[in-house]
Amino acid sequence: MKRFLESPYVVEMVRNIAAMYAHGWDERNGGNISMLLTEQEVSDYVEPASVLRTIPTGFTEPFLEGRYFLVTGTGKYFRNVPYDPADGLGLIRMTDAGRRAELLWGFSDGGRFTSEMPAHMMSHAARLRADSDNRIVMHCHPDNLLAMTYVHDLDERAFTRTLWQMETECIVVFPEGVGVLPWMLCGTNEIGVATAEKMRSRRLVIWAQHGIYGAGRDLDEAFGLIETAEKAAGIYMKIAHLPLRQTITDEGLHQLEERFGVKAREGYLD
Ligand code: 2HA
Ligand code: ZN
Repeated sequence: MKRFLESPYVVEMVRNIAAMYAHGWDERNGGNISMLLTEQEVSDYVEPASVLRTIPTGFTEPFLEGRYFLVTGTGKYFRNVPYDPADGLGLIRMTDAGRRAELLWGFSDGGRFTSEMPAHMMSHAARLRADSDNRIVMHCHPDNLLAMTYVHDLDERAFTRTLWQMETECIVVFPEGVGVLPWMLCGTNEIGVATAEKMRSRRLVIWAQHGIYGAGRDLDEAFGLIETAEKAAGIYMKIAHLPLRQTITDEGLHQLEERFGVKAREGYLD
């Protein structure tokens, strides 16, 4: 049997964790990632019947029954994960209608999955219903997006339109817009349900004064969505206090729709 530590799943996860830390998105133990894997993918590396231990989740999500996830661990510093991936990451299988997770590899110090498990797993279920190829849910704390939630209207249409106007790429990368949640207590089932509800029709959800969730078919997609939104938020924070002379017009945004074959979220453009 091959070593899971050397699998492309762990290697790619670690590479992205290092890049997220380098961007300053994951101070201390901030941020978490979950990656959906198939039994076929994991069975080259672990024996599916060899369960190390079972960890209760505190929620129910029958849609994920029997599915495998590589997830970051609670309290783990992204800065340190590359030096000991088997400590910072765990491979789990959801069981008992999502009420428990069976650990197959990792969390070697006896730890458990991220405190944001409800938001991750409920978002996976929501995204999989919208796109059966979705595999990644990623959460982090990028400076400019956080800053923007202190000074910008949290209305989703207004927030999305501002991001689209801050960089030509934005409407092409996330034409469905961003979801925005007001400040809520993190780590709870309530914020998980609210995040998943937004994820039904979007891949980006902002948690005001906290951070952002991105979803995608692979790590590049989730990372690229967050990277693009954060870039746009950075432009906004550079210009918001200056007199605005011009911006990208709705006419320009319509031209981008046509040129790149994307459709802006219904009602978001005039
Ligand atoms: O895991 O980011 O939202 C630390 C967090 C909680
Ligand atoms: Zn967080």
